[in-house]
Amino acid sequence: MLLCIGPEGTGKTLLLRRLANLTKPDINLTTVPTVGMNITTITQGPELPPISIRELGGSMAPIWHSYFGGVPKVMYVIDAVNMTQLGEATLLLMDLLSHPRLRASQVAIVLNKIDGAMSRGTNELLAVMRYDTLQEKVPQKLVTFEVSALAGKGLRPLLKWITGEK
Ligand SMILES: Nc1nc2c(ncn2[C@@H]2O[C@H](COP(=O)(O)OP(=O)(O)OP(=O)(O)O)[C@@H](O)[C@H]2O)c(=O)[nH]1
Ligand SMILES: [Mg+2]
Repeated sequence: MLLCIGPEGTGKTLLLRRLANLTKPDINLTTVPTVGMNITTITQGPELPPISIRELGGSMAPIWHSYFGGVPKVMYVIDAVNMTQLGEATLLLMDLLSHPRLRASQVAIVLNKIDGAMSRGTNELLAVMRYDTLQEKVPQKLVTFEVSALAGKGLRPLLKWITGEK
């Protein structure tokens, strides 16, 4: 079971819905805040096993850690428009990366909402997060993806990471 987490309203539910329906342009774009969790299954074709991803709502941040056991990959979703939330997002990410049960997990930082008129470029976001310093301090090798769950952009490289071998 993979994990998809990040602060409230960063677009996790819509992103997972997109990833599970990659070939369908007309998905329902309406979401409600996830109270608790929500499990999405991504099918990979006849020969390969489906992949389950557990979203934990941003409102569950205080107990995210209860779900860190046995997780090979974590998608950490950040809102590229909401700069006021970025500090909180970074602190929660630091907690996650320093958690002993996620030491050996692969972690992808997903910058969502890049369609937004006010969305910041990756370099600016990563600079505010002090990404380089963060990467030096944590055991995991971090990767980043830029996506728009709304517009359906940047999803294929992320899906490849999700389905790829460790
Ligand atoms: N502009 C834009 N809006 C988005 C994008 N992805 C999600 N949203 C919007 O952001 C809001 C929150 O989306 P959700 O998918 O419910 O967010 P979430 O991360 O699951 O939120 P919680 O479950 O509360 O943690 C909704 O109004 C979405 O339509 C995106 O790529 N671009
Ligand atoms: Mg949600």
